Parts: sequence; C-alpha cells; structure tokens
Amino acid sequence: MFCYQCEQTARGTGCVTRGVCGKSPEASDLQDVLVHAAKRLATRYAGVAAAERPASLAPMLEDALFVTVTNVNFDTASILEKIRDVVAAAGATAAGVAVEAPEDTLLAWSRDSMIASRKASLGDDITGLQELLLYGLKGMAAYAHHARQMNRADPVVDAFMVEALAKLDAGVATVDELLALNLKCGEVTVNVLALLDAAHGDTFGKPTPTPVLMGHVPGKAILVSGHDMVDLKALLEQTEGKGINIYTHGEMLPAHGYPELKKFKHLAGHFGGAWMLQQREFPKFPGAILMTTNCLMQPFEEYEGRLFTRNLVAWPGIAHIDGRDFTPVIEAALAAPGFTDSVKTGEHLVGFGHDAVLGAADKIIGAVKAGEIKHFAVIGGCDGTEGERSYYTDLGTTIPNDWVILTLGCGKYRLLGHDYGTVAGLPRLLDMGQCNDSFSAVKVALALADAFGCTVNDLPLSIVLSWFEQKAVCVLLALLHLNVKNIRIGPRLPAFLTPAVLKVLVDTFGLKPVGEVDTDLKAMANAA
Ligand code: FSO
Ligand code: SF4
Repeated sequence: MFCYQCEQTARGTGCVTRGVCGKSPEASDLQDVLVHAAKRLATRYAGVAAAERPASLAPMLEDALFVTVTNVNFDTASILEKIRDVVAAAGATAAGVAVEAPEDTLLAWSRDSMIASRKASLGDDITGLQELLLYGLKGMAAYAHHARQMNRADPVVDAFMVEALAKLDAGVATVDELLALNLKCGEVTVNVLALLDAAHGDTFGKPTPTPVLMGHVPGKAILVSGHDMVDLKALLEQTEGKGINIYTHGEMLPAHGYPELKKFKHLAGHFGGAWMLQQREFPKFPGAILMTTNCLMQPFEEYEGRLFTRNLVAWPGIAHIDGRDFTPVIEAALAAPGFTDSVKTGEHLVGFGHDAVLGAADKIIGAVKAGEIKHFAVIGGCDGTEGERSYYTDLGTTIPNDWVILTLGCGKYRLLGHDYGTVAGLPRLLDMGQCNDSFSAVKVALALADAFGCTVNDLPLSIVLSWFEQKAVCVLLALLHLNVKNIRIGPRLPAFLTPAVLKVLVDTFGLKPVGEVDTDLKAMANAA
C-alpha cells in the first residue's frame, strides 16, 4: 500500500504498512483498484455525448470515489463488490479486465496507475498534482453524493467528473495542464457546493439560529454521526412516539438549525466532540450509534454491537443498513439501557448559514463602517488528533473582541467551550454548519465584497483552514479558483504537494502554512 491522501499520513510522508486511519493494506490497495476502475469507466464514456451517457454513470463514479475518502470504508468485501460493479459498467473490453478477475489480477491490472508506479515514471511533482486533482474530485464526489440523496444533480459536475477522471486515466502529465484542471476542479466545486446548499435549504428549510443542548436527558437513545441529514430525518420519522431520543454527533450538530429537523421534539441534543474522540466517547453512549458518512474509526468491543454503518460507510463485521429502514438501529436502542439522568454541559448556537448572516447584513455593514467590527476570521475545516491543532483554539481565544469568527466543519470543535460574547449585537462566533456548508462562507465573503465595492482580498477578512481529508482539498481549490489570496492552512501541509508545486501556490496565491498565533494575528490585522 501507499497512501498520502490525508493530513494524518504516517511520518508526514505516506502510510505504507497500515493506515494511521486503520485502513488495512488490502483495503488500501483495493481502493486504488476502485479508483483505477472509475478512471477506466470515465474513459469509456468520455467520447460519448452527455445526453447519451447512462443515468447510472455519474452516481456510480461519485460513489466509487466517495468510498475511497478517508474514514469511509474499511471493508475489503464491500470495496471488491464496488470494483466489480464499476468494471461491469465499463465493460470488460473497455476496462481491460474481466469482471470476475481474482484480486491478484485486479492488482496487476491497475499497477501502472498506482502512486508508486507513477512516482517512479513521472516524478513526485506530476504525481502530486495528479493526486491533488484526484483528491479534489473525491471531495466533489462526496458533495455530489450528498446532493443526490435529495435528488439533486448538476450536469456540469457530472460532466467534469467524467472529463477529469478520463484525463487522469490518459496520464495527463504537464504541470500547466494539471494546474488548469485543478483550478477547474475548484470552479466546479463551487457549483456542487451551491447545489448542496440549495438542496439542504429546500429539503429541510433554511437554518436559523438555534441553541443546542450539549448533554442528554433520561430515556433510550440513538446517536447519529456523519453528514447525511436525509438519513437523520428518516430516523427521526421512524422513532417518533417510540420513547427514543435522537442525539447528533460530530458533523451532525448543525442539523439542529434546520426547521424540518428541529420540529421533531425528540431531536434532544448533542453528544460528544469531533470525530477523533469517538473511541473514547462511544463506549459511554448508552444506546445505538449510526454512522451515516465519514469519519469512522476502528470500533471498540464496548460498542461494536450497537454500531451501525449506512450507505458507503463500512467496517468488517459491523452491521450495515441498506436503504433507510432503521429497524435494527431502533431495536438496538430499545435493548440498550439509555440515559437515566439529565446532564447539561453547555449550549451551542447553530444555524448561521448565509441566509441568517446576510439577513443581518445591514447591521454588519453598519458595524464595520462604524469601526465596531474590525475584522472577520473564517476558522474552519476539519478536526484531527494532532496536538498542533491547539493552534486553532489559541487563535480563536486570542482574537480581539472586535473580530467576528465564522466557523464550519468539525474544525469548529477547537473553538467551542469558550464564551466569545457579542459584538455589535451579534454573537462573535457564528457557526455556519458542516464542512458541507462551505458555500455559506463563500457567499458571505462575496456579498461583503459586493457591499463594500471591493474584492474578497481587499476585505478585512482572513481565512484559516484546518484540513484533514479530501473534501477540504476541493474547498481549497474552490477558494483558489475564486482567486482568494493569503489563505492559511494547517496544521501540516499536504504530503502530496511537493516543494516545487507548493512554490507555485505560494507565488500565485500567497498560500501559507499556519505559524505562531501572535505572528499570524498581527499579519492578518495588518493585511486588512
Ligand atoms: Fe470532519 Fe471527517 Fe466534515 Fe471531514 S467529520 S473531517 S472534512 O470527514 O467531513 O469536517
Ligand atoms: Fe494514511 Fe490517511 Fe491514507 Fe488512511 S487515508 S492510509 S491515514 S494517508
């Protein structure tokens, strides 16, 4: 195996014996085979007019890529099944391998497209740029998959997925073409983020500021993690009147802000912190646990019998729910003890999507003009295990009181538990939602730039990203496509970006690694 697609990659260079995430070498190799199969399938249809392509093509490519995103699927049997589906859809002749080929043959078939082979033949820079594009596509695939759960699709996104995968299959190998494709990936990411934003708003109503109980109440309980709010709604419907309370976990926290979800009285509160605390927190949850999407970690014995995976998420031996009949989850919750006491560790305000924030635009613009609000800091992205991520907590708590902090993604957990107070009558910490809601930050930045008659780069606004997996990669590409400059990213730079490629990004976009909090804060204030 060789995998360096996420931030926690071993020694900052690549996982080679087993994933830090818990991915086995066999699962890792099969994921590479699945990506290769997706590239072959894309090639099969790249020359076919979009209208003539089968309707199953786009969702199949999306799912093939989403399966390989960090912390989604660790189950070799399920990955192998997906490989065979994709090869069958490409056709044995176009794919170049038989559908029923044994694993060894599949590995040999895809060997030349593996990172190690390309590093040897094309060098680290080109391989890294190809992988940057692939990871951007994986992120885009995840967003497109979410939108498709609400029956939304965008032909521009579907077409780009085919075009870009086919280019990768053909071995596109010039720096200029790869940079252009990466920026195009960023452009199309804006489309998919807008699509998902509209789908969420239309399906669940527009989020509004809502306080969430961080704690629990007595009663049977189900914990819902991941990002899929369609699953959450189905579960809320199926548990209504059954005496079971539903709690959000991790990236599901923003669900409480949506009218069509918060109307369920048994959506009782939020349990736990960000994804990487699950092995410590899940044993303490006295009910069933449903993992709708990433981030899944290796389950511990204390809760593996109460854990369920859904859709593309899988771990060998863990019960998987096909479709949206959650009866097994409900039965497991009823069999578990549930909570016997009430605990409130705090309250967190969610629901500051672009509608809510821009609803207060006049107030915000007035406060900026009056000097009451001096600066906006977008601090968001992903959380992770590394100690260096305390940078984000230190940054959030050091930021002056006349700055507004916009946050999103599970990176927000680094900011919770501190009283930020208010500025100009607004909370200083505005939670814009999941990482899937990155569009809100883009929309607010563009609207402010419009109101002040300047570009986003001229606003008193700084963006500090915490990255972990591939959705963060496509969001970064989207910001670069929008020509947003001086973005800070951390806690570490991606292993797949070589010094030469980084130099291009630094020279063109002023992209910088996070540094020391005080120095960074001064630089942000001075750039305004
Ligand atoms: Fe976090 Fe995981 Fe949302 Fe990621 S739960 S880390 S960017 O997969 O998806 O923010
Ligand atoms: Fe390693 Fe991340 Fe790949 Fe897992 S996803 S194998 S942790 S680089």
